[in-house]
Amino acid sequence: MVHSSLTLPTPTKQQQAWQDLEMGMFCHFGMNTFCDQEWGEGNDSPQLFNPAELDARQWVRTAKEAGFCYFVLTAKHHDGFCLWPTATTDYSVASSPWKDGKGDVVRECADACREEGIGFGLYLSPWDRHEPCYADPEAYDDFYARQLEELLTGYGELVEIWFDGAGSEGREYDWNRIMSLIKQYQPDAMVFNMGAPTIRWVGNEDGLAPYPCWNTAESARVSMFSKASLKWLPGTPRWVPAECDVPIRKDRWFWHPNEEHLLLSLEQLMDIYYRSVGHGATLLLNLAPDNRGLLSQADVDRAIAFGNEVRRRFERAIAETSGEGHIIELDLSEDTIVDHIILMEDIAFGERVREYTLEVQSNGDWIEIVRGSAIGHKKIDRFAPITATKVRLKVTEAVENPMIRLLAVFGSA
Ligand code: FUL
Repeated sequence: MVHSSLTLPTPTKQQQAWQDLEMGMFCHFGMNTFCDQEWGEGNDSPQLFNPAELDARQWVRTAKEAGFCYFVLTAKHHDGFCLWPTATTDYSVASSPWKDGKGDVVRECADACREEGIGFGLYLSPWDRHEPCYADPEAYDDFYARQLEELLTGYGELVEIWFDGAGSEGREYDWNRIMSLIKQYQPDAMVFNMGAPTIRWVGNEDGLAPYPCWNTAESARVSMFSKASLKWLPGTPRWVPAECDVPIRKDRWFWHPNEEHLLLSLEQLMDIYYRSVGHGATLLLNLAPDNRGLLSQADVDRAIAFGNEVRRRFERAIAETSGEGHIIELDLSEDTIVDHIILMEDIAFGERVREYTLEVQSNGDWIEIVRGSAIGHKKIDRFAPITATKVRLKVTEAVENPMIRLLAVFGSA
């Protein structure tokens, strides 16, 4: 079946580039790290912040080795403590004993990302439990705009600005002003979930996208948006891909002592991968440096094991092709055991595929092995190993001519 639509939403060039990153590392670090807490109230002394061995290169190297293509740091969490020496408040690293108040965690991360060649993004919590002017919305809008401007102008190119709605229920910020600052200083950065977002929260903190996970704002509105983000600015693009955030230690965004047992297993991480990247969304996995300022070895090892397993399964396809049209066939030329197929649409043309099947030719017969709906940026289908000589994608419902960027076959078992 072919529908035709002149109004099919399509991504911007920047959204396309961001969707190609597929995996990012989230990094929660700050005052909470030193206080064994997740949500500080903003009254912990800067004297407590003293990560004697802080090494942002270790954080970013881990991200790189584990296959993450960008890195997002909590420049300020809800407690208001700033990881850079801001001029807006003295509740920052400048008032801490770390490097005698001369340090800048944001700078160290920006430099490390540049060196490792991965993207850099920043989280700046709108909710601020320390700042006295928070109670005065107009004064705080100025304060927040100045903080954001420092971050947008001082640390080179940013791939993403992460706006967290937590704690801000019922509060309106000056999103027009915030968005124009981003437009002025970092026009290519993705904007997460508030204002006029270009990427959206997937709706849970388990790293899981539903299937299908269409990229359009309309189709996701009911299931995925937090209440705060329902008030998006007019002019929000119709294409708004999902990002799946999840901490590597179960339900813990910040580091706490003696919690290695909360580390997700490799199997759990792979399951998350299949249900985030494998559903066409982007995965943002959080690793939290400890109070020395280092990622603990157990977290590093688990993240790298995860990256290695993703590479083991998907780095080398048995065969692959691309093409236009409703049927794409791939000849494997001999009996081959296959257990995964990766599909990608060329999303520059929008999500044209609405329903498809995958078939393999086994002992001369065509057998249907998968029935799906969305492909979008990526769909990973996993199935019981089967011997195949050919593989065929049949698009059974589409809006306009399907544009298939990739049909790739794997046998990893
Ligand atoms: C939530 C926050 O409240 C958590 O502390 C964490 O930052 C997570 C990513 O977002 O809304």
